[in-house]
Amino acid sequence: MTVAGRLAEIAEIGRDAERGGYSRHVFDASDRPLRDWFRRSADALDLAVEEDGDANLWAWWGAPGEGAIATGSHLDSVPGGGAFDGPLGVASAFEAIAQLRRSGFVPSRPIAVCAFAEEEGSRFGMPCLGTRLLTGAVSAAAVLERRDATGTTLAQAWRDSGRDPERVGPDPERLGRVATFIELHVEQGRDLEDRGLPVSMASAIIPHGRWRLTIAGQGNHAGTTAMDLRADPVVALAGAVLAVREVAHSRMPGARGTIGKVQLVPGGTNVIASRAIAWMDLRATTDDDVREQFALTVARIRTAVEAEGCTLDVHEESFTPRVDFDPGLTAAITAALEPEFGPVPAIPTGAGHDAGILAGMLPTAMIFVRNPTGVSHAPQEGARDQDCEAGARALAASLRALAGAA
Ligand code: HGY
Ligand code: MN
Ligand code: MN
Repeated sequence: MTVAGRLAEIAEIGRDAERGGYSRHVFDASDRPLRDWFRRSADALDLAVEEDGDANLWAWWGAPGEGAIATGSHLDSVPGGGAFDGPLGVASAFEAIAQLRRSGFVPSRPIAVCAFAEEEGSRFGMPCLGTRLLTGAVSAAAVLERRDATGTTLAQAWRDSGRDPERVGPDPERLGRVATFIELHVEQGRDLEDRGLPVSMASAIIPHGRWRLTIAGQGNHAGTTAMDLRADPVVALAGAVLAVREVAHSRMPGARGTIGKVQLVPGGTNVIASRAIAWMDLRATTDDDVREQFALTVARIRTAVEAEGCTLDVHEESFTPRVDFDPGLTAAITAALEPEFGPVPAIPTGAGHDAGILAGMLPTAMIFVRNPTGVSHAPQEGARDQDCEAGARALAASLRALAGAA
């Protein structure tokens, strides 16, 4: 089997014919087939599978116990996402274990393959939902009443999937078994392509936040309302979009600002909207920079909203502080990769990951695999087969080094 072969096994699950790419969200139609694939992959390697109260999957090589090395990623996607963001890390973990088993390697400590729930936060707006719940970074109470686009609460979605929302929440006993976590992930950029390298380590994840903007105006008739008598939230939203771009581009060099999701209420062609709801994603080098970026951006948005005679409500949905990965662990893995890959660099990323959440609790590192397009969160996301196999070898070398003879 190969990593490419494992990814091919799920290639038809959650395809999005309308947007292209994949739309795989917690407990939607793709969820069960993806979890079944995880279980089949684990069974084929004699790994014992558990699902925790937060819907995270764990496949154990050796009895779950102290000092475990965990590796994995997520199986969900953004709407219209690529094939590699998440699944590459899970498929590579299974392939790395298959290689180690074939070589006769016997780990001196338990190894677990993980698939964490709803890393993208696409359904309930909380990124890294499974790891935030597992670690207590977010409480069950803070999310169980969150609603998806259909108005279904997270608690109801848990029940509809046959799970008990009472089990949602921190799991210190399970987390206490894990001594180290490594996440392999497709690079979401072109750094490795430009350097001509198949793999690298990650040095840091820059901080990022998500806010919901609600701009309220006066709904009215598109044909009978004079232009100077309007309070049109869509016009105000246009100002907000440009403010996000302007601040990230000119006022905060290196920052990133995006409005990628918008809802208009009521959403009629011949109707001036009464409300425009937009989700803003801001990222910058430090936590303080993101907070400054937020303040500058919202001030400009408020000016545009008030100029249009509308009102603005801003709600913070999530904030993820900067993560600098464990230097000792990163160095140990870099050493393990040296024989095959030479001195691999450690590069920062603007993308959040479950590893970023776990890094607050235990030594954590990431391995990136080259993405020739550099595109992610879109169907054009790519990874060459040979680089996917190189990533699995890198992960196997890491696991061998970390879980080798005591
Ligand atoms: O949004 C992110 O950075 C990640 O892909 N969830
Ligand atoms: Mn992603
Ligand atoms: Mn990801």
